Amino acid sequence: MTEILERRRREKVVARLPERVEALGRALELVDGRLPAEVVEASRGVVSRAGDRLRLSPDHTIVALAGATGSGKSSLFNAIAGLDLATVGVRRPTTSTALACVWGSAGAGALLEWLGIARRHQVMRSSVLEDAEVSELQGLVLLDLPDHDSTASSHRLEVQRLVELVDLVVWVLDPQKYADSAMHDDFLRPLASHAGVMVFVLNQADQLSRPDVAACEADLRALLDGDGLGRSPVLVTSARTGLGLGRLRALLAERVLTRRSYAARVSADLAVAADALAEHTGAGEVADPDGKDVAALREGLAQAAGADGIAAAARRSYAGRSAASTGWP
Ligand SMILES: Nc1nc2c(ncn2[C@@H]2O[C@H](COP(=O)(O)OP(=O)(O)OP(=O)(O)O)[C@@H](O)[C@H]2O)c(=O)[nH]1
Ligand SMILES: [Mg+2]
Repeated sequence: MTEILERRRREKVVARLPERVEALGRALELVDGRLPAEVVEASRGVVSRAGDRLRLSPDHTIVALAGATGSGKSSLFNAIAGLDLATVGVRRPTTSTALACVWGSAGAGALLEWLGIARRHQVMRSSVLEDAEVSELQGLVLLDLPDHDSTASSHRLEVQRLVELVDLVVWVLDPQKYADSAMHDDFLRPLASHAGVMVFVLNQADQLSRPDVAACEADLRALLDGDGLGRSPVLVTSARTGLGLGRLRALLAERVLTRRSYAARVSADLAVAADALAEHTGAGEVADPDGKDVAALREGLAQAAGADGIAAAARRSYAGRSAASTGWP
């Protein structure tokens, strides 16, 4: 029963997304030239990306494996694909261009073009082998990314570009670097509103004793809590021994089956953009003598934020509108 209600709720959120994108677009017209250009530009990017994603295949779920060099992204990518596709290397960093593996190619072409993945970097999993594992992941577009904090700036740019577009990010961490403060402060904490579309994997568990795995996992969970990401799943894996790969695969299969990640991603992006604009509006930067623009702006931003994404700053400026805590996604 709760599953049915949950599905209905999701369908409602999905149905409202196009009008929320439009509402943010209208709000942007009202603030253009009146708010800092970078705030307006960032929101314009959200309108454009959200509009694109809603037009592209809802039957595919784009998942990126992200993380530091050597954490094991390419190894996990190969293990999930069941094929040796990505180069796993000793020399660091190894992966320089994103590689895509697609389960179920029908309708995926436009999506891959939008992601900017060249044909030679695409593998159609369903055309390689037909088996039970293929059908379980039907609809998955899995990306193996370069290292996010690379010494090579081209790697960093590629990761930034793709992390903005994908539906779900799987952060692959290793026992040596999972607590890296630069990653938590610079990358993860600012993404707290996207907790519903992020998953954390503590890989290379075979390098640790059992008690150390448990301690490491608990420590990582505490750090993520501190980042505001306590609700993101944490899995423990070893690409070498296969530990935890069944769980990771099951999690991906569930996300693909319910098709919830793309909508959750778009929803979170809209809420963040609306909040950012509302924060500036709340500071009185778009005061209008007759108050008409301000009222229209507030209404547009409230609509764009949706019932699920109203943060403190936005709440203040929506004057009296109450935040519904839906726990979406
Ligand atoms: N012991 C152990 N080694 C692993 C595991 N996963 C990956 N490795 C090894 O770690 C090294 C780096 O693995 P990659 O999969 O290339 O790492 P990556 O995250 O793709 O690295 P970049 O492409 O440089 O960003 C390789 O030597 C792998 O064999 C694991 O679970 N356990
Ligand atoms: Mg790699």
